[in-house]
Amino acid sequence: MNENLKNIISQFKISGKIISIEAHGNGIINNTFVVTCEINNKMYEKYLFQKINTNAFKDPFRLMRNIEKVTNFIENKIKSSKRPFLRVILTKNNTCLYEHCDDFGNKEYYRAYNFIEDSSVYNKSTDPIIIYNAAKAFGNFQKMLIDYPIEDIEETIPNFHNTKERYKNFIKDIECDIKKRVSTITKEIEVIIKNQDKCNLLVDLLDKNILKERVIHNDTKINNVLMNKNTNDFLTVIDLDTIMLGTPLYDYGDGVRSACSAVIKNDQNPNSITIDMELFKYYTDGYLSEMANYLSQVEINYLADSILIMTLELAIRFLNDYINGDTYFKIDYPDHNLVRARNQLNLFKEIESKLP
Ligand code: ADP
Ligand code: GN1
Ligand code: MG
Repeated sequence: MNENLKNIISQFKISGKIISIEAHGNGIINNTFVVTCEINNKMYEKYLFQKINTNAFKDPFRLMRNIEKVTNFIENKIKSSKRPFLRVILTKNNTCLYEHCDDFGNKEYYRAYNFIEDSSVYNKSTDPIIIYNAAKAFGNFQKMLIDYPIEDIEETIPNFHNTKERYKNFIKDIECDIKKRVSTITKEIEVIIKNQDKCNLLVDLLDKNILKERVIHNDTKINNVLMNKNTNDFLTVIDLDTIMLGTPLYDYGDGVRSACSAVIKNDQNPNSITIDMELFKYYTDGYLSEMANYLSQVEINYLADSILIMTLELAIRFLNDYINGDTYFKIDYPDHNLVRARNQLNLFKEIESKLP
């Protein structure tokens, strides 16, 4: 057992004697472990333990304040139901994070949650029931937070889904062209510039108060839902690091973009991506099964646009990172961000042609 990690875990209010610490799951942001403790030689209690990635999340205390408040709010709503929920386990000093200095003097931040048993996580699925249930989970999450006091939530990553701002930064970075890559991507830039009005759409509606800000998840990949491993019903939404304010359309649009894309065979481009219209229908039904009664007419009117906008936004983010020399997204090969951006632009065109 890693003694260093064991010492850090011992700083939390956990019951019993630590008997194992195992790396867990396939998350690519934080380092995740399952800790098993033995109580009275026969009972076992498990905890989910994470080292926060401070490269992605610059202010872990801010982020944990959001998570602690939101998980307490949800617990109060559903504690009498059978559905499990995430609970932050505090340190022995009653803080939600443990700060540790490594051998080089760098600060590391750790947190603990209750471990949710008998769950499955899917990175990708073409099973309509799984897609429906994942969307239902995110809809349910928004529904539970519908009456959360929004002034209580802090912005942990400024302008995260502000597509208008992302577009402006993109244009600025094209002008700077620090890596001299702009001349190789003129076609991609042209597509984005042609669609500038789409980048402004949701942000302008928020600014004019036509769309309302709510508490949203902001990273609605299906692998951020724990499913019942036997029935595939959703258990709970996890990975709450990006909880911030925004329109629920960000979560819906990004959810469809990521869950309902499919690779198609195509002569010119063998790995071209499209939207699977059957999965799109299941995702939308699952989401609306929870949220239909809570969305305004304007929100409903812009559901389809949000899918397009979130896809365009991610294309801009990938291409912008490519122009700046790949500093944000991890890359596996030199043009990885450019390939990702092209895939999203391709998906954008497909969504545009297929969605009503
Ligand atoms: P990342 O930000 O790295 O994606 P996540 O918070 O999504 O980290 O967690 C990574 C993995 O750990 C998840 O995919 C899931 O398998 C597992 N996991 C996270 N929280 C819990 C929990 N409370 N109970 C059980 N498993 C969990
Ligand atoms: C990042 O690492 P992952 O997949 O959870 C990014 C998302 C993007 C996604 C694209 C905090 O999330 O916004 O949609 O990559 N998360 C952050 O693959 O920037
Ligand atoms: Mg995750």
